[in-house]
Amino acid sequence: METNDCDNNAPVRGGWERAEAEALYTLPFADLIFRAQRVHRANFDPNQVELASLLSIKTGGCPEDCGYCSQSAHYDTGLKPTRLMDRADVVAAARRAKSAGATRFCMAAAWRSPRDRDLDHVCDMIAAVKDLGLETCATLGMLTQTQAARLSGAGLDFYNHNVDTSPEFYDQIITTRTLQDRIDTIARVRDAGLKLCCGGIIGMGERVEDRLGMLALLANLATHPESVPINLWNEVGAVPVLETAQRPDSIALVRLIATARIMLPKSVLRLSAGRQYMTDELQALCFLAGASSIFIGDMLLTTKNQQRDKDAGLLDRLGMTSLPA
Ligand code: SAM
Ligand code: DTB
Ligand code: SF4
Repeated sequence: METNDCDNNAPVRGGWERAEAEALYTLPFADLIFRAQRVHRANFDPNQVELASLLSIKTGGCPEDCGYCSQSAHYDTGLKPTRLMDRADVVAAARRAKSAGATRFCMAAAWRSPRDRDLDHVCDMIAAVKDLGLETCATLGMLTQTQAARLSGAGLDFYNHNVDTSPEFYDQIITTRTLQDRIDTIARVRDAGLKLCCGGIIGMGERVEDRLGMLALLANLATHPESVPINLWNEVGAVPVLETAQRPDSIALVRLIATARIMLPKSVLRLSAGRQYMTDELQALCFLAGASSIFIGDMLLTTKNQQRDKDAGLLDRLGMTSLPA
């Protein structure tokens, strides 16, 4: 399978068959990493990492039944639901994130979809965070076209809406929102001129074929997402996925990142949830395979993240620098 994937101008393509993804994934490890490195270096500075920060602006009590999530009201996870945060508190958190080195700030709400009056407040938050000189991202559930346009008008840069897993595994994880619902929101996000952050979760009990099916789904979107978060399922109690979850073996994770790098040549791949389960060596291999973005900060939404001083030490030892503020 020869392609001109070291060419900086190689077209970003769709039409991926799962068998093609499998053929990449199963290449001898050294060949796979070499090919992923070529693509990565043609499109990115391999020594640079993007630092993003997350804030849960409305936690818990969510009507959706996502089987992995601590915030679903369907499961007794012990999480106390909160109201939508005040703008001043969000701005204070964004300032702290910026001081810690983040260049992107993502605001997340545990909603099926936002109510219009909540969206008024979120638009105010977005404008205020943008004024700090940060890139803005929001993840608020499903959107109407009008809502997507309002977010864009408020200065939102990215909208995060994940496909989460393969089409075949999807129904075992979520029943209250279809994959097509997600694809519809993604199309509205695009129509509103927003950049798209779209990825999924691994380690929920899915097969390798499902992980590759998820990559094919992402790579076959009409326009590739600018950001692709790869989350390792962050263990939370009392959710259905707890019964089936199996953390992927390290080499399988690196292979998946490298395969994603080749299939989505210009998308920024983010090592999202689950970095606290990874050794420094595994994270280094993921960067070699083409990951170039991480979340920083003590917390993700409701679960712990790898500590900032550990991140700083790792990036320093790897000679990697963060994007300039
Ligand atoms: N409620 C909104 C929605 O789902 O559209 C936005 C927030 S939701 C927490 C964003 C994404 O976080 C989910 O789509 C899922 O991929 C990821 N996520 C949620 N819980 C997770 C967990 N325990 N481990 C890893 N990723 C998780
Ligand atoms: C994404 O794909 N990962 C982030 C962000 N989008 C919103 C969320 C990770 C959540 C991890 C579980 C938690 O902390 O509750
Ligand atoms: Fe709700 Fe989002 Fe969690 Fe699903 S992932 S239960 S939509 S907060």
